[in-house]
Parts: sequence; structure tokens; C-alpha cells
Amino acid sequence: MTLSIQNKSEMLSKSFIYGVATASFQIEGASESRLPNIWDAFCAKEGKIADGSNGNIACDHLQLWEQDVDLIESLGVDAYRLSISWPRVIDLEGKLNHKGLSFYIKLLDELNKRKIKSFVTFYHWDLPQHLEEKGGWLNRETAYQFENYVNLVSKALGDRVYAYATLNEPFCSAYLGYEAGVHAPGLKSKNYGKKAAHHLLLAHGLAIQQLNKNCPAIKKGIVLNFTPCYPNNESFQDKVAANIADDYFNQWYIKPLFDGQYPELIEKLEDEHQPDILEGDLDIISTPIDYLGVNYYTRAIYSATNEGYGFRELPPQEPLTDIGWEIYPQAMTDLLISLDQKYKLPPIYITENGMAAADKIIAQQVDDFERIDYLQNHLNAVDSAMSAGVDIRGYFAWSLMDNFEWAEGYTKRFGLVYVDYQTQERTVKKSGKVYRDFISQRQDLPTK
Ligand code: IFM
Repeated sequence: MTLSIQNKSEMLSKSFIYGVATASFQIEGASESRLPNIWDAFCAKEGKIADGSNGNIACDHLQLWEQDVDLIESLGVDAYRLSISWPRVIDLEGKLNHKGLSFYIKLLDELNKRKIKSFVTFYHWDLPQHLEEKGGWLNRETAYQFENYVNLVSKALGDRVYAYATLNEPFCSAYLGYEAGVHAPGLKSKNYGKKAAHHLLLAHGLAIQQLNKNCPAIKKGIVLNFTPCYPNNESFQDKVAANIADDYFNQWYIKPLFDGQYPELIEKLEDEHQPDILEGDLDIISTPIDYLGVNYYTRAIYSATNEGYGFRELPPQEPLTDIGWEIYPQAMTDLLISLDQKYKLPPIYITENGMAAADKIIAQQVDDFERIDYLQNHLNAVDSAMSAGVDIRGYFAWSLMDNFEWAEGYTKRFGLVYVDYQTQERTVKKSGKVYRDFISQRQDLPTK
């Protein structure tokens, strides 16, 4: 089995960036050498994580990082997307923790030595717990704390980074963490979701302004996840329901960035569900960025209801991945084209795409054919969007290796590399090998 793409595709050019992605809490471990974060606290609560696990050791990447860089290089990728652990690099007083930062300096220097571009995210969900105790993302002050963190770290890292992302998937932080309560910090109220979202987006805008001052030559963006919303049938009511859901879950996080306003749905939100917007906030949030990171995994189907804001999600249709998400690559093409039509976008990078599979290691081999199929169909989906004129510059597979999958603990495997959590042995899966072979076949085509 191989991966391929139609002959004339720009995705076959060496200037199209291929990478693999991870996040600090999901792989680093060494929790004792940093301040506690909201995921440490969430994992400690009974029943929150499927297998009762935590991130104390994870993939032990803090110890094994050199071997992990070898692994990344062995896959022949152009880029590695990682995140910085805020509680590792900033102390309780908001000052730089040089020891914590030295880990990232070593890692970035090594990546640069090997000509692997680094895409660095400042916030992939691991908020310092002491800030949560002051209200977390419900407290506007957290946005200013984030601005301080980004300012100090970006100055200290100098020109080591290829591209920065302020936040990863603010929808997940805000909605899953503060409204649905299934992610840390585990708060559950419609009163909280949009308030947290606004402070996250404000933090993003403030951070971009700092980055513009500190490192004008480095690309700056944000990573958003999208779960495109489809109506259950062609009825007017279901179409309206799907549109409202789309505004609530997807457009809410992108429209303020590019249009400087929230979707019209904001006018229909109950008073207590409203975000606390101060004058000038939307100007800060819509500070221009150099790229948009798009994470895509699946779609969702909605029907109309008289309850809540008028939409109800239906169970996903087959085929499903091991985490229960429908495999539906067409939605990726539809999404990219529709975002391109709706907004004046900078270039896009697909910053995450991949699937959970019930991988088995047998005689040192993991034959994850389903994942190869998923990758193939989604690479084709990206190619179709590019053929339709969408400016996409890169693709990152989620994930480099199996890791801590949040509320699912270690029960779901997304990696191109299999991790044995008992021995920390890494084994490149079949998907990792075909991804490597596919990347190595690219040509030097004219660049954009
Ligand atoms: O593992 C996560 C990642 O941290 C953020 N995006 C989705 C992935 C799969 O759930």
C-alpha cells in the first residue's frame, strides 16, 4: 500500500510542507519538573479520564526527545509541530523559568540543525492551575497573563522558530472545557462557554501584537478546528439548524478573526450566555495573521429542535474511527472551499488530520491499513480544495506518535508511530512508512 496524489498536484512540490504534530501535555511527561496545570487537576478527579490515567509520564518525551527527533527526521518530514507547556516556562510570578525553557531551546536547536522547520503553538490546553484558580479563561486577566508569557518566550527563543500559533483549537478549550465540561477544567455551563471563548480570542490577538513586535519575520497564526455541520435532510428546518450549529461551533472562532465580529447568532444568545466584550476587543482579535491552521477530523449532522438554540446533533454515521468519529473526507474539501469563499484568508496549513485506530503490534509491525486509507482520502480532499483555488501550503499528520488522548487517556491511538507505554519503545507503523515514502517522492516544482 502506498500514498499517492494526482500528477499535477502542487502537493507533490517540495515547497508544500509535510509534517507531523504533537502537543506538550500529550507527550512530555516529567510533570514533577513544571508547575501543575488544569489537566493534572482534571486527571486527578475520579471518572474524568477513560482509563484513569494522567500525563505524568505520557511518552516520556522530556527524557527521550533526542531519540524522538531522530524519529521525526527518519520520517523525512519538512516540519514538526509542537507546543510549549506554559507552566514549564513561566513561574508563579509570571517570570521566565529559564530551566524549563532550556528544554525547548535544545529541541529547537536540534530541529534547526536537521533543517526541520518548527511550528510552535503557545497554548495547547495546558493552562497553569494557579491561573485556573483565579478564574482561568473566565477571567479576562488570563488573556493578559498569556500575552506576558508569549512576549517573554518569543523574545527568549529569538529566531529559532519557523511559525508560531497562539492557540490550538480554542473551541475545545472554551466549549469542551467550560461549557460541556468533558475537558479540563471540567466546568459545565452555557453561561461559561462564550465568555471563555472571548477571553481566549482576546489572548490570541494580544499575543499576535506582541509577536509582531518581537519577531516580525516569523510567521504567526492560530490553529482552529472545524467540524462541518450538515443538515439531516433537505428540509428548510434542518438546514437552518445546521447553520446555527455551524455558527455556534465553527464560525464563532473564525469570524471575529477575519471580520472583526461574532456571528449574528450573538444577538440571539441569552444575556447570561453572552461574552463580556469591551470596546476595542474585536480590533485586537482581528489583528492580521500570516496563516490559518486548520484541523479537520470529521463532520457532524444536525436536525432542528425547539430546545436550546434550535439544533440537535445526531449520532455519527458509519464508517467510524476507533474514537467514534465518522470518516467523511468530502467535508474537508467542502470546508476548505467554504472558508475560502466566506473570508479573506491568509494561506492555510492543515495543522492536524488523522484517525484513531485500534492498532495492534505483531512481530514489531503495525499494519494500520485503515489509517493509510484515511490519509490517502484526506490528502485527496486537500488536493481537491487546492485545485478549486484554495491556498494551502502544508499538511501535518496528527500525530507523530500515540499519546495521551485527553479524556480518552491512552486508549486511543492516533500516531504514525506506535508507543508501548510500558517500555516507551517506539515502532513506526505502516502508515508512517508510507507517509515517509510519499514525502520522499516530491519534486522541485516552482514555489508560490
Ligand atoms: O489529540 C487531539 C489534539 O490534541 C487536538 N486535536 C484533536 C486531536 C485528536 O483528538
